[in-house]
Amino acid sequence: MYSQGLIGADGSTEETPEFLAAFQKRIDAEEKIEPNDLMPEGYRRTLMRQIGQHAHSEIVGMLPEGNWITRAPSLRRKAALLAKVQDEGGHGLYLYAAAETLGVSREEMTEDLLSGKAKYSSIFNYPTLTWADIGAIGWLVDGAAIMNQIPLCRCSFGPYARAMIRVCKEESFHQRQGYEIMMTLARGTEEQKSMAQDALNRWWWPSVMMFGPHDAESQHSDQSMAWKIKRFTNDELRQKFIDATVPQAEFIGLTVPDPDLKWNEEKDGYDHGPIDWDEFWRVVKGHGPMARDRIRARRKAWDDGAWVREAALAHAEKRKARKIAAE
Ligand code: FAQ
Repeated sequence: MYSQGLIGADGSTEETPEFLAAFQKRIDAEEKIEPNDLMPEGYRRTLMRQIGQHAHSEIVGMLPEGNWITRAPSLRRKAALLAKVQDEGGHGLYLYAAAETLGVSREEMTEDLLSGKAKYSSIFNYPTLTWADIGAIGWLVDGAAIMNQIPLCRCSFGPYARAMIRVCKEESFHQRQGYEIMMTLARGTEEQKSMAQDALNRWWWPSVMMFGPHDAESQHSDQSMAWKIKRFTNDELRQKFIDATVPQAEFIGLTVPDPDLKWNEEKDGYDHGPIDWDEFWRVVKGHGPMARDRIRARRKAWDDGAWVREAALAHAEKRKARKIAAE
């Protein structure tokens, strides 16, 4: 007996209830699923979507900060920023490799990014206007990324979970270098302090939005939680981020731009003001301030690199032919 549409979110599939139940049993027993294991098509597609979009976010995320490497205020800052941006490129590569184990090629994923079919994180559609934005990105954007990615180290899919362990260690360094930039500016001249406050004002809400839509609007969360791809909902992670970050802002004397922010004794967390979901969806749908620039830059990099990919393929073919001839 076959059932259809049981998988939900990422596509209908035809799999026996026995197969699906046996798979769920493995998930519930906290077994890791590996690339060669049998898995429901919906599970595979959900992971290809999420890991692919995560990889794109890392690569596109190099652009706003890369923009400041040549303008870093000292050699120490330049070296740290260079290393950070390079790390993000490395994260993209682990993630593309993890997605490839599910049967999608890097070329296909890139085509989907360039055609607008695949998303990347909304946060990277905002511009970096001053040096303080580099501090705000490290502190808030990497801070939000860590909050989201620590639970992904326990994701049920082995290659994704393992990639996340190293990624989180590196993100932790990124978060500290960002916070240290903000702290230095906040303790500097009046002008430097107001630059830091201005960056916090512009990056706070987009960072809060990074966690995705409200749980009630999140189409994939229920199934991804059941499959233990996600361990916390979007709103749960957003709350953790706000609770961890507000005291950090207070410590360096900056004000979080949310007049409704208030400690709630009962829930042991902050209440926050309304999130501008219209802005979030506008940006997600490709109308963010920097969306066209980001895709244009990725397309140029892909086109400029075509000769390298062609040369590498030709070299591999030649080596293969030589090996066969020698056998
Ligand atoms: N931006 O049903 P849900 C970083 C889409 S890495 C754009 O809740 P899900 C490191 C979502 O894809 C940052 N789109 O979806 C760094 C879906 O559309 P789809 C990236 C968003 O997957 C730092 C629709 O809305 N991190 O920052 C966003 O269950 C500094 C419905 O949403 C990851 O990718 C958004 N913010 O939950 C690099 C982590 N939110 O796909 C450089 C892994 C939602 O059906 C510099 N990903 N959407 O067309 C995840 O944890 C999840 O995918 C969520 C979304 C939580 C992002």
